[in-house]
Amino acid sequence: MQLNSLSTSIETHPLIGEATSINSDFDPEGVENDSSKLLSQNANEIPHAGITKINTLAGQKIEEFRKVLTKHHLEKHLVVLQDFPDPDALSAAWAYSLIAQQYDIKCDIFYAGALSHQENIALVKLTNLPAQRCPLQNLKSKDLSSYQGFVLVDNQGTTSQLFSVVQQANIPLIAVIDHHSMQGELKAEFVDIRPSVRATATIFTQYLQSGLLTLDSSISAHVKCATALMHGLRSDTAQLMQAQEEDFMAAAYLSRFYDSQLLNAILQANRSKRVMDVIERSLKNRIVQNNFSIAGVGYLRYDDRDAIPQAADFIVTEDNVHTAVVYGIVHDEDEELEVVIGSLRTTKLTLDPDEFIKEAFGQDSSGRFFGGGRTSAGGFEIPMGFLSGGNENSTYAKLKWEVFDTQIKQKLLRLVNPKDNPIQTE
Ligand SMILES: [Mn+2]
Repeated sequence: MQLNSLSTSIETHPLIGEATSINSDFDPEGVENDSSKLLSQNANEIPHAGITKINTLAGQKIEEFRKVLTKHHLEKHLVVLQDFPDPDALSAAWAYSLIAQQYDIKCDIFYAGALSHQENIALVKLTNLPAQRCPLQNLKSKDLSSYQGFVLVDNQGTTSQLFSVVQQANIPLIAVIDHHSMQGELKAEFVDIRPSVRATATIFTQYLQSGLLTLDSSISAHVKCATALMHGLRSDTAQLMQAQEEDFMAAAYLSRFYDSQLLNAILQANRSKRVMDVIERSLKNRIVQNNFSIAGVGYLRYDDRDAIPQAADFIVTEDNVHTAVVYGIVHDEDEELEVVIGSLRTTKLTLDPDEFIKEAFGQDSSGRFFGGGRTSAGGFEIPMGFLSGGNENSTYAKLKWEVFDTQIKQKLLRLVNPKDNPIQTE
């Protein structure tokens, strides 16, 4: 019964632009739990009913995507990634550019920040993944008129500094392909936002599988891209542990093409000493309350930003801890900019990181949330504006950290403390 009503409602929303309504009508967590429960309970009664529906949905998107690509034949596109792209983003962007090539569309893949996770650096180096760092100032001074369009992959503009510059240059937004929950209204020619899918790499693998690009094991770039997609898919699903049926299907398809030795080499990348130091600080500074572990790690260099999610990944593994939040002040020496960056990791199925972070930190003056999340993980960024810099005065630097540290803890503990807990975690 429930499966039927779910399928009907998906069918009546042809997804484009209506992902919001699916999202607001159904809590994505609830949808997944319901459908997986029903699939296992009713598997004998209605074999593959759910899968067929999902494939129909993906099929519609693929046809639409094909038409959009055909229309933009011979153009040049800019693929905009989040400032600190992860393997899912990097691999999906590469898949976009390989698909686009079939339509004689050239692509540049840009991100503003850095590849700070050792595995991401290894991924890009070992596969020759064509993503380029383009700091905000560089993009501002660039002539963007050679791009006929831009594309957002694994993000919706909210985590990219480049987004507003590209928008201001009046470059049309061709496509948004993402699996994060809807971040707000975006006018794009093609929208494929599926929060029920665990990785953007899964969505792109479906595109490949449907023939938008026929993978060929004798073409090195195809093998490397399949390997990158496998890495993206695995890293966004906790090594497939949180993968859903669609993600497994995508991984199964990629298994025909990917290079397991290459993937192994990427995963062997070691942590830098500075990352280890941040993990140490998070261990020293953590406070544990009601199964939440909260740790402020002080100041970090821009290039070490990824130490924050790695520390969160680590401290969430402690006995009796289900949720970890690690944050620090990241400073960009080139631009004299500082931003508080935080990561949340949870193993608690009933805790929605997106809801939790939005509730904890709220919105800025323009109504933009300071962060959000997906299943089991989330993040936030709070710009420090006028208070940025001046850290050569160590008393000031210390004071500034204490103020932010205290305020973030206050905001988090308001939700962690069950007395006036507006989010029911149980
Ligand atoms: Mn992702």
